[in-house]
Amino acid sequence: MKKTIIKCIFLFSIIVLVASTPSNAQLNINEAPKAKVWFNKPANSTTPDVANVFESDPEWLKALPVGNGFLGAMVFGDVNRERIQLNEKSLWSGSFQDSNNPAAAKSLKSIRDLLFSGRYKEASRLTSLTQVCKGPGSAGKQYGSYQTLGDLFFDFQTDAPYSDYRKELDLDSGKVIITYTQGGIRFKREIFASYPDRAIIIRFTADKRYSINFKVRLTRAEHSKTQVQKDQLLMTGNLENGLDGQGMAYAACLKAVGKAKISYVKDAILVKDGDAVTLVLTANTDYAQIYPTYKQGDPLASSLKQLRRVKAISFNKLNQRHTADYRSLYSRVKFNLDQYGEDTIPTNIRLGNKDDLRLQQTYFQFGRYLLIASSRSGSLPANLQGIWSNKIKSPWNSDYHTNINLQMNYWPVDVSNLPECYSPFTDLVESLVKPGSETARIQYGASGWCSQAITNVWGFTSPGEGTGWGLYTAGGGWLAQQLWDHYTFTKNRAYLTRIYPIMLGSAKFYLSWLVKDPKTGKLVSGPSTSPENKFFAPDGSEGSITMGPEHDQQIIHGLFSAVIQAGRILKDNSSLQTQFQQTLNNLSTSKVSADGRLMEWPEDFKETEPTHRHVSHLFALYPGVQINLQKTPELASASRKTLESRTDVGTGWSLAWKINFWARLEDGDRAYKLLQNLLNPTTNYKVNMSNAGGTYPNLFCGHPPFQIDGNFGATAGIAEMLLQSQNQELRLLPALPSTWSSGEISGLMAREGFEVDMKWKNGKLLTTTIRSINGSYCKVRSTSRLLLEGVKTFREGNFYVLEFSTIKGKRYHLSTNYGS
Ligand code: FUC
Repeated sequence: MKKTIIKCIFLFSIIVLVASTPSNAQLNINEAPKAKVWFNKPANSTTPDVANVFESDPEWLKALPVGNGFLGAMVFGDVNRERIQLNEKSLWSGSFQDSNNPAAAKSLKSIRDLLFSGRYKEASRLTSLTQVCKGPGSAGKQYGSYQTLGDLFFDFQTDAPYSDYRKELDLDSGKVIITYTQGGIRFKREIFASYPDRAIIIRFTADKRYSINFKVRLTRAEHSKTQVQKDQLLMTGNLENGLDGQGMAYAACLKAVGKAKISYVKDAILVKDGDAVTLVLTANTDYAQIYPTYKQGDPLASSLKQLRRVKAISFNKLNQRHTADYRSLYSRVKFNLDQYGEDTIPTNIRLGNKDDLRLQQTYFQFGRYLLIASSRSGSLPANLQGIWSNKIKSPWNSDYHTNINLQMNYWPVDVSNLPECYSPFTDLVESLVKPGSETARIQYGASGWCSQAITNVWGFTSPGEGTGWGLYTAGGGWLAQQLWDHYTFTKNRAYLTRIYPIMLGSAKFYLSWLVKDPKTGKLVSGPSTSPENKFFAPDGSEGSITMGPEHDQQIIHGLFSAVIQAGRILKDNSSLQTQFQQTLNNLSTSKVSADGRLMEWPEDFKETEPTHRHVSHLFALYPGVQINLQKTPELASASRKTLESRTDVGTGWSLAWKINFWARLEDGDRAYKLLQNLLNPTTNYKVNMSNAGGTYPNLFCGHPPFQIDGNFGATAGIAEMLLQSQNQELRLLPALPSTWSSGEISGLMAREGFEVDMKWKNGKLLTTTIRSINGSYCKVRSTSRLLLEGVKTFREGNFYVLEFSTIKGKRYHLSTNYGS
């Protein structure tokens, strides 16, 4: 009897075990539930928050974003009073201005001499007086700000209670869906921003006829007029240009179609007794990326034309076209950390759980979603808030900060297989060449082009108005080499031919800019800063200006290495290439401080804020490639020490950068810790520059306030933990944290053109499939022993290494056993 009971318990346990934790081999990534960001409560429709520049609205951070690169919207999901806040990516106040300071060049030599002789205080003073931009820079009205387009406010003319509420962002279809029951009727709202149809589509349905009743107003806090024109609402206006006249013109058109009584009154549409109703919104501005006018076209005419076309297309067709377009990008990468079964916990609740693997995999896909929504071909790049701003004056004008932020937005593009989303970045950098050549010439008497810490849609390339952050001549060099990095993934020769002149122009600038350090004879950049950090100078002053800050040296090294490689591919044998090589050989190189850290400045200065958010002097570790564990172990360990002393706290983007640093140092658990810190739920909405980074309920990153770079940086970081491809080799699972012991990812991209799928268990790879896009030579490094028929697996220290030639288009299946 006893034996039978034991046998039964044993059998039962096996059945339970099999049912609850099926073996990894049985699971299929394609069968995993689709990722969603969802809530079981609405956000409250707040009134437009236009006053608080540096503070986010907490309710807005419970709304869900949609976007098509041109148009964006935040959907609150409020049941009886819905609010959908709108954006158009090019909607900027301000105008083109000449901010280059002709007095700057004359003082360069004196400042350099002062710095070389250690007279930091005087050098700083002279720099502040002569090296900043002409005029008020980003503090001025002409610089402008990215602004909200306005709002749709819905009144459903009821205060009745509701139940079974759900608001979700379905990452698989790129749609927000809201469902609830009210008065026994099940209601549904579907909202998406269609790239193929250039419109925001809002669909209302109910499971009982004649149940849809609402009034919707199209409004904006200032500079707007909404009127009815036949059977459509038009909102038009001009923003301020920051001088005295009318600035950018914009227009938004709204129309309702469907089975309902529809009428148009003043600034609103009334919908009565509807069965199924679709709202179509189109919007445009007269902005064009054309120096120096930045103006083209009639936004009202374009918006009306788009509306006329879209209103004739059925909702099903619009939905299909959007989903097909969106999925063609999104579905390339699948990621699962052994999380099967339906998701029963709202995403905002998951945020409180430090080891919520489903949240982490959703966060990765959410980052890819945000990129698709905020960066499509033909539009401007994702700004500091992507495309989503509910302000008239956005924090930091929601511009393009180029001492980390804009670059970080584009880190996940290639690894996470969204190369089409890269083109707005390339277009913007290309558009800086003309104004940047003026800055190089007027400000420095230099050739080539340069840009500094900030830019806007008006081609601002001068230094900012403050020296500590605004003087940043490395800006252009970083942007130009990031274009090269994109090339290394795609190997598209036409693209390289396009970007080569941009890279050349930037490198030419640095040829004029670099000077010989009289003590060492080496070439150094300066006067310059290490973004936005300060040090105690030997003369007792607090300074930020030096010659040869480590960050600048690394940027210039990276750019020259890239331009030399590009020149070889394009067979450019000009004398410039020889000069680049000579300059590269003579650049001042990295130093390690007495306490073992990588030196941020040319002398071993103490920083005034030891845990400063920027870690610019580790550029060469990530995204640069000069520092790495294999080839420069001493610099890698100095980088580790630097990161230790900077600590694991920071603003949102700072935490995201540190995920990538630790991934490159192949410390998965530490990278994971930074990811945990970033995923900390935060209730900090006001600006904080030090250590308050975290995540808001809708998974937007908190700098704070909301700033999107941390979302993108962490998405790149998660990919970097799983696959690296710098220095001509694929490093599989380089920084796998112990918590991610089993999982699967497919569709990640590696440099030289490889698409990689991996499946692992207990921290060891089971299988890896490499699809060769270009037929490049492939070298694979892993701590798991992988085999490929006909190829020898070598041991190199702790690693297994395989090298093989590939055939374009062919898949290579590596596994622990031949043939499996
Ligand atoms: C840089 C950072 C700040 C902020 C701003 C937009 O200046 O130092 O933290 O992210 O950009």
